Formats: sequence, structure tokens, C-alpha cells
Amino acid sequence: MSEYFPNVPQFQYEGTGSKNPFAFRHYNPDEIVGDKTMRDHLRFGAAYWHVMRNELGDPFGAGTAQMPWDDGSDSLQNALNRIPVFFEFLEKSQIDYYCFHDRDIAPEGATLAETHQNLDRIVDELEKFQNETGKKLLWGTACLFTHPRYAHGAGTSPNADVFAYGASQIKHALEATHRLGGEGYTFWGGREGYGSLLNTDMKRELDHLAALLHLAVDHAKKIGYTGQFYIEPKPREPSTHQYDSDSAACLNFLREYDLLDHFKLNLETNHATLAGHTMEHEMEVAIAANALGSIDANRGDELLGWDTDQFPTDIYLTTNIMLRVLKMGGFTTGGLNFDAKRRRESHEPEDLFHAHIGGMDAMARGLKNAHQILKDGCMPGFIANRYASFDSGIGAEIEAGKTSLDALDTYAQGITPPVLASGRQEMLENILNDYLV
Ligand code: XUL
Ligand code: CO
Repeated sequence: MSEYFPNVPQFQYEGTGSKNPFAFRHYNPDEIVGDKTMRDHLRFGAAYWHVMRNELGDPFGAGTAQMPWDDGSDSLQNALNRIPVFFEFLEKSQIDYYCFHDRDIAPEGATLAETHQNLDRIVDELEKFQNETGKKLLWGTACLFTHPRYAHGAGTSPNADVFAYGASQIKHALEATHRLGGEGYTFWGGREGYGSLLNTDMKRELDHLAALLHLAVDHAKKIGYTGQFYIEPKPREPSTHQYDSDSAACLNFLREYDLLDHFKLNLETNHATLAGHTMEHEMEVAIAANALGSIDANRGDELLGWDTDQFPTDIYLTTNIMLRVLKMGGFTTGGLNFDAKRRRESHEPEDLFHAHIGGMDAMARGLKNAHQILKDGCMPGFIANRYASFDSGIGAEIEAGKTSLDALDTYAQGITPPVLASGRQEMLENILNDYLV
């Protein structure tokens, strides 16, 4: 394989004593943790849009990223040239999966037909590289938010032709995902929301969005695609309000429109915080509905109010995330996709590697901590005990739906006032801290 990153070796596990910035200190891919290898627990993915296409611009200045392999054009040849670079990146960083938007990997053509041809040509090339390297597609998606035609949304655009255009893109992105063996297909709302209610028929827009998702489900059946569909919640940015604002809103939407059997959620940490929630909260909501599918692993910055998409480095956060992943029994089709970008000042190609190795080690530490917490059983045991009054007697009758207000009235009048146990929040916080290594 050609050398676009000549100064970067393939990462190996060297343990915590290593000072090598290109070595894993915690992620040891084949090490067994509990019932499977770290590789199988974590299922790391790289985001094509950040690794290959993010020029590191911000609203105040141009991109800074050095990409010597990229001629800066929107040509098909340039798109083809990026592919070996990306696979060298995946190989060296030992990342097994990747994710893309159609427009990250293939440029728009002069006509929609040419756009689809471009995508097909790129998919041929990706297929070749996947076969050569064993790398796999975690999920694909269609970019229905960058082009000016999607200024009012795609599925929620007031213009039916834009809806049709988006549907055409989805059909081809879904077929590309199918061809590449993608384990999932994601819908992130993009501009599926509103800037102002003064010009918006919310009910009609929601009906249209649901119709678009149903069309995708129907097409998947037609082509024999059995991968998992995901919705990725986010409350705002770019829209003032996005309909898929958080886990609870997505689940309600999926239930209302009879889509819950076909979709799970792809939760992103920075989107959770934008929604005013913790990632743990979003995960608990999804797990309770058996709908946690995959994770876009990143973090925000409390001092900035927007989607900074930073790499996860906080072990408290990664431990809490992995506790929930283990609690749900691990990923099936999902994984940890680094939807994360370097800071604008980290503009050299090798910074891509420092960023990902840090995220991988942080998630690996979270996995090991979470495994230990569950193995020791004290924290889950505390929670189980806290609800023990529902395990038998009147509590069990309440849970089984075998009681009535009359029966509870009689019961309550016959008991001494309830005595509450402490919630012991501070003790539990101390215990959790003891596991953070
Ligand atoms: C945007 C975002 C997207 C989705 C895929 O905030 O997270 O990149 O992950 O469309
Ligand atoms: Co994302």
C-alpha cells in the first residue's frame, strides 16, 4: 500500500509505560474483556467527512488542513485519489470500520444521472479497497443538507421536487451502502426542521419526513438490504429547531409513524449536550425502548455553545458510555464512529492520527472501567436494591398491573408512613471515581 503518511507507523499496543505517541496504551485490539475482544466490543469507525473532507475552516477563516494528496478540485479523479489515502489511514490506525455521506466520497455531476454514475464509480473503488484490506462499512448516508437546493430541508422541504431529489439521492446512497455490505444506514436530520414557525406547516413537514423514511424502508426490502436503519438526534444547528431533537423526540416520532420496528438511534455525544442532556441520559432513553443502535463518539466544549465535534478524551464520559453499551449487551450492527474533527490549529496530516489514537485509548479505558464496575456488581447491585420493594408484595402487584386505586387505598391506609432510604448519590460518585484508571 502506498505511503501518504510516511512518518506514521501502524499503531501497536505498547501498554501504559510507552511514550510512543503512535502506540496504543490502552486499546489492545485482541485482548479479551469479558466475553469478547476489545476490537469486537468497540467496533471503531472513522468518518470519511472528517478524515478526508474536513478542511478545518470555521465561520471566521478558511481551512488550514494540509492535504497534499488532494488537488482541491471537485473532480471524480480527485475523489478517486482520496481513497488509497483513507485506507492507509484506516490500516495504520487499526480502525476496522468507516462511515460516509454520498457527497463526501463522490462529487455531484452536471446532471443527477451523472451524479449517480460518479457514486457508482467510487463504490467500485471502495469495494476493491475493502476487499484488499478487510475494512468494513459501519453505515452510509446521503448528504441532504449541503447543497443550496436543501436550504429549506429535504424530506421537510415545502418544494415537492426537492423531496423527489432527496429521495433519488437516498435510493442511490442506500444501494451503495448495500453493495458495500454496510451494516447500517443513517438519517441525520440535517435541515429537517425550521428556521421560523411563521412560514412552517409543522404537521405537514413531519408527515413528509415519515413518508420519506417509509419509502427508504420499502426500498431496502425491495433490494434485499437487511442492515439497520438509524436516526441521529440533534436539537438544532443548522436549523433553529430540528424535528429529531433528542432520543425521546425521535422515539415518539418513530412510534407515531409506525417506524419503530425499522429504526434504532445513532446517538452523538455533542448532540446530546446541545439538547441539554448528558450522553448517559440519551443512552438510557434509547436503551429503555430497545432502540440504541450506534454511537457517534465525540464530545462538546462547555465553554462553546455549538457542535465542536471534539475527540472524546474524558475518561469519566467514556466509562459512562461504555457502562451503557455493556448494559445493553454490546453493539450488534452499531459501533463507535468518531464523528470528530481536529482543531483548526492541528492542521498537519499526523494530527489525524493523534486525534484518533487518543479517542480509541479513551474509549478502551472506558470499556475496561465499565467492565470492572459491572463485574464487581456493587453499583448495579445498589440500583437493584433501591427498587426491591417492587420485587414482591404490593410492589410486584403494581408492576404486574394487578391492582387498583381501591386496593391501593385500602393498602395505604393500613401501613405506617413509608420510611425512605438514602439515594447515596455522593457515595456512588465516590465509588465511580475509584474505578477511573
Ligand atoms: C452532524 C452530524 C452528521 C451525521 C451524519 O452534526 O453528526 O455528520 O453524523 O450525517
Ligand atoms: Co454525527
